[in-house]
Amino acid sequence: MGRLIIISNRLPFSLDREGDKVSLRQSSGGLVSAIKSYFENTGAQRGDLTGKMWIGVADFPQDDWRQVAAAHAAEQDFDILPIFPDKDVYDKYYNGFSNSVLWPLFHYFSSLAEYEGPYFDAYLQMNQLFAETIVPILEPGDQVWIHDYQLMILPHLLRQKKPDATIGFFLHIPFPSYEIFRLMPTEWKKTLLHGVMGADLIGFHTYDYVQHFLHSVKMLLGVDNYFHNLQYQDRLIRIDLFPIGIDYNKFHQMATDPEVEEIRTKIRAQFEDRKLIFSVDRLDYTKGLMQRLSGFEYFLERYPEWREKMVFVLNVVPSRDTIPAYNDRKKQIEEKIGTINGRFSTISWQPLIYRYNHLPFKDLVALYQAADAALITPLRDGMNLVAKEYVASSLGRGVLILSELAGAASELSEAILVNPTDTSDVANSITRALAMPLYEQRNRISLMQRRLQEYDVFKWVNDFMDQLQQVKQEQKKQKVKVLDERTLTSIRRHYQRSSNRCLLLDYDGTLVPFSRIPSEAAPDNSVRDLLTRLSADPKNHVIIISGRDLSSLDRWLGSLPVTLVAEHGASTRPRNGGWQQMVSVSDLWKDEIRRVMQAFVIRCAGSFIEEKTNTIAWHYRNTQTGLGFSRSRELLNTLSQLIQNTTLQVIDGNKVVEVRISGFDKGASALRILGDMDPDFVLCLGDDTTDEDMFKALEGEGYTIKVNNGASAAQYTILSQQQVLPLLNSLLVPINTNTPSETLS
Ligand code: GDG
Repeated sequence: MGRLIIISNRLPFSLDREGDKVSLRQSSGGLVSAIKSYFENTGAQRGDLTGKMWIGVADFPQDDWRQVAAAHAAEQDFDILPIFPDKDVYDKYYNGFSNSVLWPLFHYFSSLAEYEGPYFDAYLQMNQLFAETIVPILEPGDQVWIHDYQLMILPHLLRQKKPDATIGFFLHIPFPSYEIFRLMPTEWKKTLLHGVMGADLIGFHTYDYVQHFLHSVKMLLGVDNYFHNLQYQDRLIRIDLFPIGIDYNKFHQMATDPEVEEIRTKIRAQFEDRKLIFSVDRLDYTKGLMQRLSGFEYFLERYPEWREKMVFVLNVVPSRDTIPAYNDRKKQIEEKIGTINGRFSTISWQPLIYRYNHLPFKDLVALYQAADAALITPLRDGMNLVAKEYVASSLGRGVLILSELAGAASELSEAILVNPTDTSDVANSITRALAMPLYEQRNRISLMQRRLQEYDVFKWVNDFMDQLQQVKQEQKKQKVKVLDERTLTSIRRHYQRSSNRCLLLDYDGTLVPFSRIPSEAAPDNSVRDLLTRLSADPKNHVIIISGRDLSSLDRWLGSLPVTLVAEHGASTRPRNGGWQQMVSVSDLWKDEIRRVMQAFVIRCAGSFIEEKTNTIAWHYRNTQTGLGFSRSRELLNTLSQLIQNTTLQVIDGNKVVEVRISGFDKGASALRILGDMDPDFVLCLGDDTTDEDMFKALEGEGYTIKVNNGASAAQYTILSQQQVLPLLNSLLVPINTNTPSETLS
């Protein structure tokens, strides 16, 4: 139970002043359309919400707001909290960092990005101002949903002050490939990623954006994902795709709106029998207006039979006109329009009708309905709601020509998909659309309409909010508790009561501390003595389960009556038997991997290769910290690509990158052993990434303990390796069994 708090750069409206009178004007834009629709219609849908609030920067004076605040509160069913920043800081944050760094870079216009230090400082400052405004009003149970690229650091800033808050983040623009993202100065890109990771759920429009983000997180923060879940600084975070929908019914129902019908009839009458092509976009270089015009020009040139039989209405909505990159383009576009009209117009016909204005909603829908084709060809677009709105408004006819580089293309596959930079592709698509038989138009439109109706904006918001709650539930379940005295006593009691015990122990970092050189990590007398005493009890079955090679384990522990599992399970030696190989494939694959790893040894002083029977590993424990880590990201990347479509697997371990044959992990090996012995007491200790497989596999089967702090699937954690031997020794000390025991589960 709590409020839904939407946080975006801008509020969903502006204020107009005429003399003494201040009036409210609804803003246009994707996010506003989506959330406003949800707010207006959602009353009963989510019974768990106690209120709705929108927080954002006001683009109007504080005095004007005072004049209308009370009226707004009475009319709307959501609260508003406006932020009034310093003008100069806001300018550097909005026009500077947001729209002259992030916007161009994330849309692959890297040459337009202006990496100015003061822009980034202002961005930090504004995110901080948002945090300072929000923190004091946050109440337990509130669900915070932060929107878009202007506020990427805010999730972390809120998390710092409110560690338990429920925070979602959604990026409305593309998340670019790592090769583009990495162009940004290192401190900036790390701060941005770290900032976003303050959220519990991070949403994107498409699968590609999700993958790009996960890749950057892996390369820059060293965090790997598991089915779109990440463990970051002790918290589970989910990254997923939520392709934004529109308020389908609002557009579809306009078919019978008398006012829209009147406008539509007028438009049709004006163009007589001529076909009508329509497009509407904000003035933005990402929208591909110049390329669209070139494609259209080529169409007129190449298909003269269409001249005088069609008209292209190009509506451009003013946007960000204080940024030079925008202003210059307006001039270019207008010149190009002039050239095309000058070149092809006749006394009674002009091919292009250009409007530079914001259309009233009903005019927009009437144009959608009247148009025989919509030409929507952005060079990059997070989603593009116009494409969806055109389809939803259709009265059963019309053709959507859509750029394959818009996020919407992955859902609207019945559109004619074009490459916006390919003028002949655009020209051909226009002819194809104009000549498309009515039955085919109907067919394509209805398939797309069904999809848009099913996943509309309400579904989108509900879906996001449901997942956000699910992540919170999972975080609660997953919280690793530090093993306390009471729990330890309880484990010891259980140990004493049981008669068929299984002790699964990792070696490096658990039984023995890490050593700079792997071959020098032999067990000392205290370890050997402990293992001897534990395994002397016939009720105990001790299993050392390691990523180590067979010969090291055999040399160090072979004389003890314990089961040895080497190389994550590829070789095992039962306590009373000889070594068995579980893998029977040739090891030719190692040659290729070794070659790659050798190149990294040369490029990273102090790193070395360790070769085992079934795995090959590159260690970087002894390298310069930053360098070793960044080389390890590159190696992971290279190896992941190299092993695609093979049965190999790359593991990002503790200061080691390892390649092994898949199917052998500690989890599967542990389960195999447990299956053979049906124990009544299971205790598992480990410290590394590869031990997580065991912890997950043993859920509900026994006690799992992670050595060292950090996110883990284990039930408990102990804070250092030095606590391992005392813990295991304590099992051998009898305790008073008369006191009732506590349960652990
Ligand atoms: C960002 C991402 C993503 C436009 N002109 C008029 C008008 N509009 C309305 C449209 C539509 C909205 O504005 C534009 O939405 P887009 O999706 O095309 O683009 P952005 O505003 O840049 O939004 C984008 C979106 O976020 C959502 O996640 O799809 O990729 O860049 O709703 O109808 N409305 C009226 N008159 C106009 O002249 N009434």
